[in-house]
Amino acid sequence: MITIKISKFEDLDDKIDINNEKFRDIMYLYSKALKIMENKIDIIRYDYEYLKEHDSINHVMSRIKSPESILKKMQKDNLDITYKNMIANINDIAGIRIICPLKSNIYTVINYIKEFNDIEIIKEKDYIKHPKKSGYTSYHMIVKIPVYINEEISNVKLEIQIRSLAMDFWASLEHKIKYKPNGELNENVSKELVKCAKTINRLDDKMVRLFKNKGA
Ligand code: 0O2
Repeated sequence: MITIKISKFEDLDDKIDINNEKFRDIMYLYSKALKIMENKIDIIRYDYEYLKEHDSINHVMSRIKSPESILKKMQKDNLDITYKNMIANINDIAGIRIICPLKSNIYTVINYIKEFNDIEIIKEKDYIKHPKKSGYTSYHMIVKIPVYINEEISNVKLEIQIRSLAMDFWASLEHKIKYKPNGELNENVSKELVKCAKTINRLDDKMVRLFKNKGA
């Protein structure tokens, strides 16, 4: 479904030209959506500060996917390279990653996000309860948020990844190992990475228990 409503984007069936103003304008919409989401996360943190509660968010990272990565993903998915297909099928053009101190903070943050009534949840993937074959764990949400430009509303998709510091430690290093130049990931390394993910998960659980018992 096409969600962009700005009049000059009426024709979205045409082929993507990443040097075109239309492409830049659409990317601007995604970056504006990202800014709005970052503000919402700031508000969550502001609440914690006011309530003098332990902050469930350690830090936040966000990025806009590069034009080259967008095109690569569309080619991989055998999509015609049109604006319409990009908007409908590429869910992570705008991505935000929320890093929580502990595993137990993740679901608190998810519930907070669900309380914003202008955020529409499109898809949720719980790779914490169901880790990927690689060992990867995180909670993924695809959401739509309204972006106002020229008195028009566009509902823009964002990917939100929520993970603990321990999960982020594993994912960042695994990504480096996987994509290192000339690095073919052999089966043994893959198995070791799965073992590391399990060890890190146990540590995460242990830290949650220690944190709960800190006053005891
Ligand atoms: P980058 O550079 O992080 O953006 P979707 O179409 O989105 O519903 P898809 O594409 O299969 O389905 O998404 P998935 O697997 O739910 O999530 C993709 C993103 O999750 C990746 O983005 C990574 O950020 C992260 N991810 C998924 N699996 C792994 C993994 O095994 N290891 C690590 N380190 N990260 C993973 P990109 O586009 O690959 O990269």
